[in-house]
Amino acid sequence: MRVLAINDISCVGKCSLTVALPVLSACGATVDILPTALLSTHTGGFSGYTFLPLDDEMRRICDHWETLGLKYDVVYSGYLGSRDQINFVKDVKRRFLKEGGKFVVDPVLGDNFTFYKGFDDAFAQGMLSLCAEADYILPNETESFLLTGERDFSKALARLKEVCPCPVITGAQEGDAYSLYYDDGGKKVMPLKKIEGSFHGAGDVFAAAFAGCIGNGLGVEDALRLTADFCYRAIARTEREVPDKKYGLNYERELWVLTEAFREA
Ligand code: PXL
Repeated sequence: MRVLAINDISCVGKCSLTVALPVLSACGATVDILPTALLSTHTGGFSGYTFLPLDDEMRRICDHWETLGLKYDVVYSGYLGSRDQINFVKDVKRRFLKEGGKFVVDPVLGDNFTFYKGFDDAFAQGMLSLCAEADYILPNETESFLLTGERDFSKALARLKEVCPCPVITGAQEGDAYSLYYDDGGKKVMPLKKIEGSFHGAGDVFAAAFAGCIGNGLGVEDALRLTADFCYRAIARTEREVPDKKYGLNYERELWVLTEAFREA
């Protein structure tokens, strides 16, 4: 299975490509990367970070790949640095996704009901147009709101279903309970084991594991169950081991969950 991960390189903070590579590799994927930007850290909680957008280089990289005839079973996109990049990723899908391959979009926009730095409503509309080209989308509860204007998860899911065949709202919080809302032909709700607090990078770990599960041919429900199990273990470990949550998840010693699941594949 060959996967193309399109995301930024945040050198510190364990998110985006630094997480996608090991997680997808643990799923048995050959992972190629298309970096969207190079940052000294991610933008969530650090100040003074550096940011180098890679728009021109992305074009040059893809032009070279075309001469190699590369095609992917899964294209997975995450953090994009500009509206231009959103449009370019649509082009990348058309050029490099195999016939019958799957396009997984994590519409990275924000958390705690606010945009990440540099994003706004116009950017969210652009991201919604990318979601319309995806087979699966994985907004968190904030992103489902920013994309649809709906705080009610059932309503947000219904709106997202109008653009994408399989939307998944990750970490939908209602009172004390967390669950996955998804629609793969009917609304479903999967309860999640809860750990108090906010864990930076959890969405990226989730998205990469889910893309790996889909690439291995799992159905949505099995993919979500395995992904949720892996993420729960990583978050529980992080809660014990990482005092400053902006440094991301200690997921490394839980990768065996994925390696085991896909050892025979
Ligand atoms: O984890 C999402 C993410 C990805 N990439 C960058 C980010 C964030 C969230 O803060 O800043 C650069």
